[in-house]
This record gives sequence, structure tokens and C-alpha cells, in this order.
Amino acid sequence: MRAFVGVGANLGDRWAWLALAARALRATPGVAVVRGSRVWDSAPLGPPQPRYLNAVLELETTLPPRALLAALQAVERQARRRRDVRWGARTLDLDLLLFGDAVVAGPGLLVPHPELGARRFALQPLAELCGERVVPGTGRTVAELLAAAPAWELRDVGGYPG
Ligand code: A4P
Ligand code: MG
Repeated sequence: MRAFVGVGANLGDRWAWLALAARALRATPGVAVVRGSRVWDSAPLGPPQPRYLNAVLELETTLPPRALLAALQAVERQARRRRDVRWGARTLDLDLLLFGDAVVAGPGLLVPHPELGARRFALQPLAELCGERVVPGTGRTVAELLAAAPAWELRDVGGYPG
């Protein structure tokens, strides 16, 4: 199954956390990293905190959605993420944005990610990888959602590291 993972980092060496995410996922059984998007420096959403680097990783995986989420959380732990403030600063945040054409709506996992349509910092890199893909449950493509998303301050700062 093709899956798209949003990567966010706003503490410490943000580039290193992005590289770690790709490296750790490559080392995860049942997961292949197909490619990474360009990297965007973005104004923080939520309480005052440092700016984020945001990007998207395209994966090919044999894992079911919940097992993939568990794998993403294991990678977050490798980045010594501290889970305290909701929407607060974090070394590495991995969100499962899309999992093929699946809609998952259960405890602890919502796919497509419910905030996707509102977040230009997720849609912009996602559109680079799969702009023509229809987002399940919306009837609209990623590119269409991007065109309709609220304005957000972002700038392209380079290719995916590692
Ligand atoms: N969860 C449910 N669905 C998913 C999914 N599709 N992918 C659950 C990942 N996790 C999912 O997430 C809380 C719970 O969401 C998990 O236990 C999982 O079961 P979390 O990562 O533990 O907590 P969080 O990230 O602090 O909260 P939340 O609400 O997920 O925050 P967001 O939405 O991740 O927002 N500003 C910029 N510019 N760029 C950013 O990337 N990110 C955030 C965090 C805030 N501001 C930002 C950015
Ligand atoms: Mg999250």
C-alpha cells in the first residue's frame, strides 16, 4: 500500500530529525521509503513556539494502518520526542496523512488526517508527491485542497535530507 507521512520538526537540529525519520523508516521491516518531498520552513500553528520544518515521505508498505502508526511512533521515540503540550514544540512529529484509498476512523487513528485540508504546510509537500490523488472522503484531489486551503507562511528551503 502507498502511504504518505507528514514530517514536522521544530526543536534542536530540525534537519537531523528529518534525516533520522527517513533513515529509521528505511530500517523498518515492511516499509520502503519511495521518496521525500522538498522541505518547507513554516510558521508554527498553535501556541508560540519555534518555526517548523515540514515535509512528506512517500512510503510503500505491507503493514496495516495501525502497525504503521506504531512504527511511526517508535521512530518519534527514537527522536526523544517529549509528549507534553498539545500542538506544542516537538523534535519530530510523524502524521499518517494518507493510506492508499483507505478511510480509517477508529480510536487513536483517523486517516486521512482530519486537519489535512486546513494545513498548507502538509498539503504543499504532499501535492508535490501526489497532487492528482483524490483524498478519500473529500471527493477532491490534493491539489484542489491545496488551492482552497487557508494562506500560510511557508518557504521552500531545500530537498529532503539523507
Ligand atoms: N492519531 C490519530 N490519527 C492520526 C494520524 N493520522 N497520524 C493520534 C498520527 N497520529 C494520529 O498525536 C496524538 C494522537 O493522535 C496519537 O496518539 C495518535 O493515536 P500526537 O502526535 O501524540 O500529539 P500531537 O502531535 O501533539 O497532537 P496533534 O493534535 O496530533 O497535533 P498535530 O496535529 O500533529 O499538530 N505548525 C507547523 N507549521 N507545522 C507542523 O507540523 N504541527 C503541529 C502538531 C502543531 N503546529 C504545527 C505543526
Ligand atoms: Mg501528531
